[in-house]
Order: sequence, then structure tokens, then C-alpha cells
Amino acid sequence: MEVYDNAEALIEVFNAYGVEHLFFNPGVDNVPVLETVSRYQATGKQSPRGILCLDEFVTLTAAHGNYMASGKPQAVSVHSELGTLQIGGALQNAQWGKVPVIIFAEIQGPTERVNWRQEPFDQGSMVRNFVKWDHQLIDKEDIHDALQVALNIATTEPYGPVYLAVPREVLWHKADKSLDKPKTFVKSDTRKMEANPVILDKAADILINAENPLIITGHSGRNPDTVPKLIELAETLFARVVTSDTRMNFPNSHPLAAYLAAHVGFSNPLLTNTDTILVIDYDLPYAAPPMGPSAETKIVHIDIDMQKNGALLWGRKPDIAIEADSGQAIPALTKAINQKLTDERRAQLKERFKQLEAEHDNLAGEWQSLAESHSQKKPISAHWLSRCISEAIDEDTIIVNQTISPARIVAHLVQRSKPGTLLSYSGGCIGWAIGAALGVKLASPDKTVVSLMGDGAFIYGCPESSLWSSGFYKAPFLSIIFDNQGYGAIKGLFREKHDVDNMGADIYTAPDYAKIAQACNAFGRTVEDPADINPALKEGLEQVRSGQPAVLDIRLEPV
Ligand SMILES: Cc1ncc(C[n+]2csc(CCOP(=O)(O)OP(=O)(O)O)c2C)c(N)n1
Repeated sequence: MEVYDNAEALIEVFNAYGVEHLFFNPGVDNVPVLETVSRYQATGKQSPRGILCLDEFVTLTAAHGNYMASGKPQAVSVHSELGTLQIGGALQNAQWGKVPVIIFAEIQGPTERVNWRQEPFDQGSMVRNFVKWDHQLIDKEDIHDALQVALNIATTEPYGPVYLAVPREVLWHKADKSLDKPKTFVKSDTRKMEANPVILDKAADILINAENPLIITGHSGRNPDTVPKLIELAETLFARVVTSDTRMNFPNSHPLAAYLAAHVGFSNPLLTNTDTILVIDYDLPYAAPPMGPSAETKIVHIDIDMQKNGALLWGRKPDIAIEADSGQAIPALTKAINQKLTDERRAQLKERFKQLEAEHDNLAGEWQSLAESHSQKKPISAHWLSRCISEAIDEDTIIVNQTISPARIVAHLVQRSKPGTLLSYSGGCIGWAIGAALGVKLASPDKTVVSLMGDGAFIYGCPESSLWSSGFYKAPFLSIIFDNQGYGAIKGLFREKHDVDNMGADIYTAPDYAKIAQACNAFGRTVEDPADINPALKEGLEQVRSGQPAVLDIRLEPV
């Protein structure tokens, strides 16, 4: 077997940074890397495990899921400019999801423009809008050094994707013998950024004096031990917590978890009615919410990433900006608040808690009753389905969620309480959940993984590719399709805002998704009767536990 020294250097750098998988789709160009990975694996040498994905969209989406479950940096190898193009919208999700991933591809083109039909002379320009850094290796540049720079940039907060275009002669470079030992590594500084105590003190004053404070968190739960810290803060302030579904940041069963009435539609009255917001690790959603907080609302913002690509949260500066790692800043803030709270204020806050707890219980009860009232509704309702899913899974099951129009229903009815048991996308590209579930299962082989998505998302997610890899690499997960036979989010939004009812975005005489699953050696079942949901969930979970990927196509009321 040939010895490709630069391919070996690449593996050594990946090993040093803890990269465990290489999600790839081949062209002839990356064969030396793939061959070297195989050789390392066959001879018992440490190497990332190669995971073949039959579509490049899945390479990066699986890496995204794998990062979210493992916290480890990721590597993706694709075929030159074509493979890079095929990654498509998965890259926007990785950008918004702050995924520390290196994507590398061969470059064969000239270094200058010849004419528009020439090979891509600037391959990185295809991804430049979405990565923290891209680089094209030039002759004689050391791939080992370039990779370290790339991985250091990817793994420096705020994390994000990087792209490396590597000339064929570098990737294919041969040596007489293997590397004796890895070169030295200079990794990026991973110390936690600490909050400034003087600013924390000011934030504590504002929050103590707030009458109707709201904590909003986006992805503070990315560090699992931040979850109990946030609970402690909420219970010190007795403030309600709104959490995104990107991570399990705060248990939705907690009395301080904010619930919305089931009928409020797209708006969020909690955001407009509060006098003070403590916002933690939160990005502007990809599709902006209709209304932000009022101009009088005080905003305290804790984030590792204050800049948000230059865009301010809700278009305004916070009153207090605390640039820090939330895992450190949250307990420090709780401490500062505890030191300042008088007995009198504590007693007042406890009174507030009683009211919030009663509101929570009322609304949670409303959601449950609504779901139960749908138990025999035909076609099946998303409420009843969500309620059944919640009952069928255990507390360690990891939900990988990209439901769109039923997102709020899922958030209120699928109970999650343990850190790390809820993962979702942050960007805007549909098709994330099924490939991400593959990556999650590879990172968490002992956990049950259940992905939730719409029928549109199932198809966007390249199900044949995701299910094939799931079966082949023995990483089985259950996919549940909230099949409303159309693009519900688009139709719902237009109906509400523009009174457009028929836009032709229905997927009637829908493809048979269960048969697609079966064709990929997965278990597949279609469910149309609400009474069949529980038996189908049981069967799907049993299939997954016995090692087979499974898909349940739950036909809901068409949108
Ligand atoms: C790659 C991509 N194409 C198109 C869109 C626009 N889009 C947003 S939501 C949506 C509908 C998704 O349908 P489905 O997954 O079935 O969920 P539903 O809206 O029905 O709940 C579309 C097409 C997008 N976000 N990403």
C-alpha cells in the first residue's frame, strides 16, 4: 500500500484534536486520505472512523449532529468543487449552529480566472459567506500547519465551520515511509471567558428590581452542566424561562418554564409584556419573530458571541452586555444576586413564584387536555402525536427535532428534562433532522435517538443516504414524520399574513415514505388512525433497539 505522508499528517492532526469520525463522500481526489484511514483502522492505529454518506448534504448534517451530541470537533471530506456545492444548505445550518467542523476538498483549477467556464479558480468563494475561515493551500505549504490553524479557528469561541481547498499534489504526496511520530501541536486556548464582576453586579441590581423578568435562552444547554445552574438562577430570581428548542436548556416540566396559551399563533406575548429580559446564548432566529420587546424593556445579555455578525438582538443594544461563557457567568450572577437580595425582596419574589407556578400548571394542563381531546381525532392531530411520543420515550432518549409548523406543539407536549436530550437546528435549511440523527447516534451508541420532522423535511434530508449509513454503520434511530402533506409553515404564514390560501404547495398523493424506508433496509410503517400511534411507536422503538433504523409516517390533517 502507498504511504501518503500528507494524508497521514491529516489523520495525526485529527487525532490530536479528538476528531472521531470522518464523514465523507469520495471522488478520486480524496482516495489517498480514505485509503490511509482504512489502513490505520485495519492495523489498529488511531484514526477517525470513516463514515460514507451517499449525499454530501448528509456528510455535514451528520457531522453537525455528531458535534451537538459529543461536543467534539468534526471533519468532512468531499469531492472538489462538486462535492462542495452538494453540501448546500447544510453549511448554513452549521454556520448558525456554530459547528466546529473542517470541510476539506481537493482543488484542481488554475489560480486565476481564465474564462467563466474554466475550473473554479477560487473554490473557497462558494462557501465564503458561511465559514469563519477558508484557505487554499499553496505549493510547499505544510498541510500539518494549515490544518492546525483551521482547527484552532473552528474550535475557538464562537465555534464555526472552516474550509480548506487542497491541491491534488499535496493530497497525493507520497513518502518512502510513514510518519515516525506526530509533530507537535499548538492548540487554541480553551479557557472559559469569565464575566466581569463589576458588570455582573449591575446586572444583579436590574434583575432583582424587575417586576416581570423573563429569561430567554438559546443554546446555554450546550454545556450539560449549565442546565442545573440555570435552574438555580431561575429559582433565585423566580423568573420565567423561555427556551429555544436548539438544546435542552431548561426542563419544560419545571414550574418556571414559560408556556404559551395554545391559541396564540405566531406571536409571543411574553416577549412583549416583560419589563426585563435576561437573554443568554441567543441568536436572532433565522426567521425573525414578528415582534420584539418594547423599547422600555431592559435587556441584560450574556453571550460568548456578542457580535451576532454585527446584527443586534432585536435591533437594539442591551442595557448590560456580559461577554462570557454562560457556564461561568450564570452561577456568578446567581451568587451576586444572592448577596444582594434582602429578606423582604426574597419574600416578594416567593409570592411571584406562586403566581407563576399556578399559571404554568394551568397552561400545561390546557395543553395536555387539548392533546387528550384529540385522541380519537381523524385525521391524526400533531397534538395527540406529540403527546404519544412524549409518553413512549424514556428520559434519556435524544430527540433530534426539525418540526416546523408543529414546532410549538412539540415544544409544549414532548417533555424533556435531562441535559443533552433535545437537539435542533439553528439555521434555516430544511432536511436536517434525519442526517443529524445519524451523527447523534454515532456519538451516543447507548442512547435511543428519535428524529422528528415534516414530510418536506424528510425528503430534503436525503433519506436514502441517511438510512443507508444508519443501517450500514449500525447506528439505528427512529424517524417520525409529521406528515401534513405539504409545506405547512409556508402555507400557514401566507394564510395568516396575506390571506393566500392556495399556493400549490401541497404534497398530495404523497410519496410512500414507509416504502422508501423499506427500500433502504429500514423498518417503515404508515399510520392513519390515532389508535395505531402507540402500537406503531412501540414497534418502531423495538426495531431500533434490535438494530434496525425505522421510519413512521404519521399522516396528519393536511395543512
Ligand atoms: C433548503 C430549503 N428550501 C426551502 C426552504 C423554505 N421552507 C421553509 S419551511 C418549508 C416547509 C417545510 O415543510 P415540512 O418539513 O413538511 O414542514 P411543515 O412546514 O409542513 O411543518 C420550506 C419549504 C428552506 N427553509 N430550506
